[in-house]
Amino acid sequence: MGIIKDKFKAKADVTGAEIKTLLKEHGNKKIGEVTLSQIYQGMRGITGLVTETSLLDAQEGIRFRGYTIPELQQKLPKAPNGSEPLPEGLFYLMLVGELPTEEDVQHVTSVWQRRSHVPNHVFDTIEALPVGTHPMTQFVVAIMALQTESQFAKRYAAGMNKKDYWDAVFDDAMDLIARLPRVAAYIYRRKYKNGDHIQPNGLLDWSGNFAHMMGYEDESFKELMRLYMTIHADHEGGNVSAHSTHLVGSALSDPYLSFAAGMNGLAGPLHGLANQEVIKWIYEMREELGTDTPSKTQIEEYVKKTLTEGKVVPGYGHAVLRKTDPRFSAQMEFGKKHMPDDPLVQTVWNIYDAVPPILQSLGKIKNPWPNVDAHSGALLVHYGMVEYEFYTVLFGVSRSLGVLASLIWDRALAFPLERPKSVTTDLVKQWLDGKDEIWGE
Ligand code: NMX
Ligand code: MLT
Repeated sequence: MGIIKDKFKAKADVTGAEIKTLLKEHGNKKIGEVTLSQIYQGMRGITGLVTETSLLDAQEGIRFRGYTIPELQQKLPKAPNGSEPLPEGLFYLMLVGELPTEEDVQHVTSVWQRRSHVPNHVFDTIEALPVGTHPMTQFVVAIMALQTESQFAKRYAAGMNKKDYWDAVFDDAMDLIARLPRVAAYIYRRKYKNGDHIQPNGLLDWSGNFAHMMGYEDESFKELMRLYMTIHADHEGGNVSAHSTHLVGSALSDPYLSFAAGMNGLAGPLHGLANQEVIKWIYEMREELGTDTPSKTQIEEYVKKTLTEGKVVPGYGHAVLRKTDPRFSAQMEFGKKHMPDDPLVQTVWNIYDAVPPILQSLGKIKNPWPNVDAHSGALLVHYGMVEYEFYTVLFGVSRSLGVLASLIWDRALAFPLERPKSVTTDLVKQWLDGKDEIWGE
């Protein structure tokens, strides 16, 4: 086995044994109660999943294996002369549960370089779609085309012992992560750069090479990609992309099928597509107001108009967070360091001043603060990446790190088929009439 695989297996065996004991001794303990409102309202606040890679706190935001984003920026290895973490290190941390050394990170980089070959039929499949097809659709179609390469599917068909599922998922996850930047860059260059493709540079790290293949050689854009790929990677297990990947994987659908399901969820405007919606919304505001530098008062009026039209203000609010998303703050810091005078970035900061009090005044929005998507687009536009329909693909490439690390854990811990119980409103009415036994087992 490879070095990381060995380390992972040793950790997973220990955790698996701990869970066994824990369930034997405490399996019947109650961890909470479920109200009727919760089952009608998106299961908000119901703890129903175990995800080892990261944990979200409503007040302080995401921690990856216990580390906040500023801590990762300090502790994870960087590219030569760089100051942002290499996402290879975050993947190692999420998978193995320990901070990596420089050597561990170089090892992940070289494994992904070795495994990054994308077969021609994947490019042919992308080419079969009209060039105007939304990049997220092209991305999901390409992931499905890559499924021909699944080791898990082949080994399962040949009759794999269930003890080996994790091993095949591990290999598929590494292959898929290694291939995604090439696929995503291909879609970008196909749709926006007349199909003028750029070959990979095998000397670069995963994010640096991704930037290079998309056509961005500026060193500070590469740093942005390293930060971007790090902060979008994981957000505990209940978000739509992570939960979909986990759910579909629980049917023993292979990592390609499972990840494609997650990406279909990420493509929704209340989830990952919000990053394109933010820039689209700002462009529409600038167009309508006839200025590239709207004042705070003009922004406030535009926000009120958006709400009156029955639309959401993209980039604001969250199902769990109740404070400014630390991923927003990390990007704001990047903006202050690299482009403090950029008018679009400054507009994002003025929106941050204007929006929360208005959303708060409505009295129904649980979190008036910005999420990760409120900031990301403006940084990309600064470097010339103005094609906002592509932004969710960047989010997706990053999200592969968290959801696929989790999928490896799911199989190593032998998590079963996920199948919660549902009820009908008729049944709820019978319960309200006194038939307590209807909830059954
Ligand atoms: N603008 C306008 N209305 C909002 C917003 C917003 N940004 N956020 C929440 N609301 C509304 C929400 O639609 C609901 O209205 P109603 O009762 O009429 O159905 C009400 O406020 C209560 O919603 P919450 O309980 O505060 O939020 P919920 O947990 O249901 O939804 C989001 C969370 C993220 C879906 C929601 O805040 C939203 O739609 N935000 C805008 C889209 C966005 O930025 N999504 C990206 C999330 C991060 N990501 O990358 O995935
Ligand atoms: C995410 O990164 O997945 C989003 O913030 C949505 C969520 O956590 O629900």
